[in-house]
Amino acid sequence: MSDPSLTRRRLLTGGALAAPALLVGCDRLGRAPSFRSFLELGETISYRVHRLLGSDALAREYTEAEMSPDFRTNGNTSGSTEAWQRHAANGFANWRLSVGGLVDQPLQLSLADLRSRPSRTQITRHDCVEGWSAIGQWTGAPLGEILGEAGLRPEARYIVFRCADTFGFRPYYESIDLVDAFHPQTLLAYGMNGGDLPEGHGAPLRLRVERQLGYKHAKFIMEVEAVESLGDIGNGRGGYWEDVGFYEWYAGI
Ligand SMILES: Nc1nc2c(c(=O)[nH]1)N[C@H]1C(S)=C(S)[C@@H](COP(=O)(O)O)O[C@H]1N2
Ligand SMILES: [Mo]
Repeated sequence: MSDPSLTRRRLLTGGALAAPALLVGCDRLGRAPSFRSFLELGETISYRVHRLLGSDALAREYTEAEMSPDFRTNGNTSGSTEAWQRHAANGFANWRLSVGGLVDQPLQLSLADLRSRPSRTQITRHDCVEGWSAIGQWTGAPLGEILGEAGLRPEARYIVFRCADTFGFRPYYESIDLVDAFHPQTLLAYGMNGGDLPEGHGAPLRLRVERQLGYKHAKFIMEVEAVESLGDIGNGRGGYWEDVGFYEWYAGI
């Protein structure tokens, strides 16, 4: 197997034999105690190995020639709240992203505001837990820049994304830690494959968090919130599928 990502994937999942040895003596790295309440063992290992391998390690990027001719959608393909539907009918002209929680300066950002911030374009592979992958190009504002502008308070430890869609009556939400939040490839993406973000892919704004599986990439984002703990949100496991389907919170690829 010459593909290094496959080797790494084996280390992180099934073939994690070597990992416990790596972890000896590294207790201070993972802020572990509070995670133990909701991270399973394999997930804890994957989380810590990622952090040991380098918190700035980049996900692989691809060339335009490698882009998938067809990038399927998955999960909800539109927002379901009244507010989102009103915004969609109006081309999202009055839509605002709210950035709040444990920040010094809460923000309300229009799409034009987001486009006026530093931007990044990247071609990456999306891996869904259901077993399909697709390579696409994403353009957006690095989340770290926006959080920097809002000014995170010292107590902030996670970033929560609240979405405009529901399954039944349960709103979709997701969360990541600050290492992923400030990773250079983590984007609030408003563009895909050279155009605006299509509705089915999460218009007007979705997350790209390239070192984790598809369900972490929250679509139809309305709110970004900095919090100290995930315990009070949903069922307390940090995301819709984590709460409902017991998916891992740290879905490292
Ligand atoms: N708000 C929201 N975000 C979501 C989902 C969803 O149903 N609602 N589905 C997730 C899953 S499982 C995947 S694989 C990707 C699919 O992204 P795509 O529709 O752009 O392919 O979005 C993720 N983000
Ligand atoms: Mo997925």
